[in-house]
Amino acid sequence: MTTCNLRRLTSRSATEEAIVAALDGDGAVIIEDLAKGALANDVTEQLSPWFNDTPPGDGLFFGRRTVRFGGVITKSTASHQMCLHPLVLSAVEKILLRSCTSIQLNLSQAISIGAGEPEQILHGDDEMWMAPRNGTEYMINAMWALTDFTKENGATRIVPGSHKGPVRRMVDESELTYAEMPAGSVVLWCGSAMHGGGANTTKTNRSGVVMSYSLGWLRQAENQYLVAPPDVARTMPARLRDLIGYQIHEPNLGHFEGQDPRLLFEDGALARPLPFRDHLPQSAKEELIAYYSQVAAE
Ligand SMILES: O=C(O)CCC(=O)C(=O)O
Ligand SMILES: [Fe+2]
Repeated sequence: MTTCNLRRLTSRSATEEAIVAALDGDGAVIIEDLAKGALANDVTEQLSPWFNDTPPGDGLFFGRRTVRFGGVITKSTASHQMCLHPLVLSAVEKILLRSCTSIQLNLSQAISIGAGEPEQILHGDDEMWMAPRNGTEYMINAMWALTDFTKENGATRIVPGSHKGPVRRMVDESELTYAEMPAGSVVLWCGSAMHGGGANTTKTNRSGVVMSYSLGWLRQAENQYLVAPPDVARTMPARLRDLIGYQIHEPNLGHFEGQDPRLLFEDGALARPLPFRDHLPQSAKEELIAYYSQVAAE
């Protein structure tokens, strides 16, 4: 397997094309300083009660000296700017819309790796779905740094190029890259890329927030309808509601009483029974029209 270092873009040089090329080519990419102004600090501040009160994880995979919690989108309104970052979203869509009609939020999760935490086992995040890859990319994760990420404090370990190969737990140190980056930067990786949290050999925490996006027809890792039930979702930006899953994935996936769940947020739209309707991509509509005109002609 050929190895390479990760491409490192900046908020100035990053374009959708450059991000997509790096993800396709290497399986991951770093974009330095993409969070504007005080965004990383604002998110940290809004999440601080949970960083302070959440006990460390329980389990070898999630780590026993790592504080981790979900539902970041409901705990920090500032995090919406990360989740909905236009450049990240458009690059992620460019890749994932090859295999779905709309993408979704797989999870939003804060991860604070504490002093003395050993390295996390290398894994592909898409291993949670029992499906063969056959070249399909199921997910892309965006890890936003809330503190500086260094090799010493547990910067994410990534094996560039591994998204094109099988799951491999053990690799030579020379194949690893550490996603070192200043707070406010983001590292994106494909669900198929081998990676894991780094060991924290310092005395301070390495904190970040993961916004994970997946194909719109998969089961979400984090149950987004419990994170944001309709009354919570109602207060959120429409694009975020869509990502949570309050929208149709064509054809006919995720409907409510035959309706697009977006109707939930239009006053009175679901007040009385409505005709059950098709939610189809254009190609399927055309196929149906052709089929029924043929049947009518016979
Ligand atoms: O904390 C990190 O750097 C990565 C964590 C991770 O990959 C995971 O928990 O799936
Ligand atoms: Fe992971």
